[in-house]
Amino acid sequence: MNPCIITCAITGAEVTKEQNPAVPYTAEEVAKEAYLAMQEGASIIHLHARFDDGTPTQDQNRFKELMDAIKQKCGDVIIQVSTGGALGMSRTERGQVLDLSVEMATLDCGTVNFGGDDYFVNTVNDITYFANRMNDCGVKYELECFEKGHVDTALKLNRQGIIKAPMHFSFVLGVPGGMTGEERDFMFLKDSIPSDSTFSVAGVGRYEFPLAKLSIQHGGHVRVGLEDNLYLEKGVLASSNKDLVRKVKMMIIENGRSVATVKETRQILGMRE
Ligand code: KMH
Ligand code: ZN
Repeated sequence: MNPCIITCAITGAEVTKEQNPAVPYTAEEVAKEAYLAMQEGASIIHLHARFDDGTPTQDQNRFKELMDAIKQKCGDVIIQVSTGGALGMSRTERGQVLDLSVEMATLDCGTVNFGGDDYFVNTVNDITYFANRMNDCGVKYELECFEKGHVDTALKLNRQGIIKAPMHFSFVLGVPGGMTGEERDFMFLKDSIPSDSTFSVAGVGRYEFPLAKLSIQHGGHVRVGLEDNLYLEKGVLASSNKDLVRKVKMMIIENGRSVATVKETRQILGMRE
């Protein structure tokens, strides 16, 4: 039934408990949210590390603590660590996490404004640095693209042999400064990637569910979670990541697809089983 992979971005680096008390910071909270998301059908947990007070960090020890806590509670779920970290972090700071034993990580494919004075820097040299590091240690990468130029950059680096196939793209749409999450923009990106690659969509804020539906209907995969969207519906905060995963799971089933298991996810993405 053409399984659809659900990734859950449980905490992010920018959202706070002030915005939604369900945003997890501590190892216990992170492991619990990962577990609840997995129970609802998420096979990939997209992970940022934060200290107990919510401060984002790429500190290796903190990442290890969080990953161990997730593995202990969730068993075999795929942990996709963020190499994007938080705005303003350096390349070396962001890359620390790759010294750990990591199965999957994000590879951000270009620079983008993040609203106001904020911007998220990924130069071509940054992308090359992260790709080489991930190639060296056999990490599966998800190519995060916030606009079409990022897709083109990834394809160019693929032609140069730096980014390896099979390529798995994540279109992150609706960031203030990147491409919008309108259907036209989604279609443009989806039609710009090679047919032997896979894609997932992460819609920010109000774009989360409309884009998830489009992706499901066009054979893609989905990402939901408090990192991207704090609301279950207009004016109603999600009480946990599990609410968001459950809602997208229903969408997958209503559209005649099944939710990918962890094993199916590894097969679909060409990962080691
Ligand atoms: N926190 C953003 C600046 C990623 O995880 O790789 C970057 C981000 C991308 O979330
Ligand atoms: Zn992230």
